[in-house]
Amino acid sequence: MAGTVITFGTFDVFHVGHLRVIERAAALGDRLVVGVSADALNFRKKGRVPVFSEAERLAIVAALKPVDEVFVEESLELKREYIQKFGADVLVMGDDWAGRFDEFSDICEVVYLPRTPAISTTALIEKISGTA
Ligand code: C2G
Repeated sequence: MAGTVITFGTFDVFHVGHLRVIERAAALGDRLVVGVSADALNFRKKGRVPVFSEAERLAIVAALKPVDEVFVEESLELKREYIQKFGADVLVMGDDWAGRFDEFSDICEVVYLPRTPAISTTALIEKISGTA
């Protein structure tokens, strides 16, 4: 399918679950734009400062082969503006967000992909810090 795909995420402590969602999102179009959550947004969302800074997370995501463009997602409330600004035809999110972005189906296709099982940033942090 031709077109621009957009997806969003924190992508902190980058892992294979992040890679898989990015690869599957890219396969739905011919250009992939990724919004990487600002540190302040992440703190508001999860009450935690990311392990890697927004500049580091942005650099990691930007270096991935399937990614054409990255930007900092400053607010969850700006999704409609971001979709329009980047001319996205498809919005992709993992299914932990299922149903949450259906309101944008008036301007693009909204697709939720199954999460990769058994891996998450939180679980990795717990494992590495010995609290798991
Ligand atoms: N993901 C996945 N499988 C995992 C872990 C994450 O498919 N095992 C997906 C999530 O579903 C999401 C993306 O990877 O689509 C990024 O995950 P997070 O970094 O946890 O992103 P999140 O904090 O949910 O931010 O505007 C929306 C938010 O910015 C999303």
